[in-house]
Amino acid sequence: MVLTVSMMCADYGILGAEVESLDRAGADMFHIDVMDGRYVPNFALGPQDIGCIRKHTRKPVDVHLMIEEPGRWIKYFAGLGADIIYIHPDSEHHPARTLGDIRALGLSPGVAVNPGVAAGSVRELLPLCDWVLLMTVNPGFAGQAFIPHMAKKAEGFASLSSSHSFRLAADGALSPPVITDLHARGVESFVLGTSSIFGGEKNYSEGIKTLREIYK
Ligand code: S6P
Ligand code: MG
Repeated sequence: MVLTVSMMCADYGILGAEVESLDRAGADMFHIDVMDGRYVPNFALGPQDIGCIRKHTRKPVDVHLMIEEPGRWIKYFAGLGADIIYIHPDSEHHPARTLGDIRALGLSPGVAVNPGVAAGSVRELLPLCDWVLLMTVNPGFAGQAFIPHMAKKAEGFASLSSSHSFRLAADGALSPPVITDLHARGVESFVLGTSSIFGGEKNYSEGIKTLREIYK
């Protein structure tokens, strides 16, 4: 089980310190949401933030691009220190080429699949991916509600993951009970935001420990 922390939910005023304390608390990976105000109706983390996060941890960093025409920017984000880059296949004409470009730069490619995008429509892309990021909210904002029928969709992707050798992650409104359910359905990696460790007390060690204990 991979616990990934959504840096969009951290305190930007002390970003470096946030990264270090999440790292110490046992986060496995850092998730960076990039939003351009066009593909989604919001703006989120920029190059300076990514640079800062990269500087404060040696753990893997994934960059979730919610931008139009991500293919134009792959080299740029690779240069900022991403290990995994997720693109939304509906954000450009040739997602297969972009996934290949991500791999050619030595990074792990992933597709992010919106709630309204049919699983079957990304099937031809699966052999090109190391990861599938199943969106369990509509992209653009933290703090939304989990979309219940995404649980069944997760099961469908989980059943394909070994034959296509990709790993399955979920992103959006993952509270501890939702994580328990999705884990049972075959999801491996979870993006943690306000619904889990960034809500309430912000005790990162406790939050991560509690989630890990569920699966002992
Ligand atoms: C949403 C974004 C996510 C959020 C995450 C926040 O567009 O891709 O990564 O940051 O969903 O978590 P929560 O628990 O507030 O939904
Ligand atoms: Mg995200």
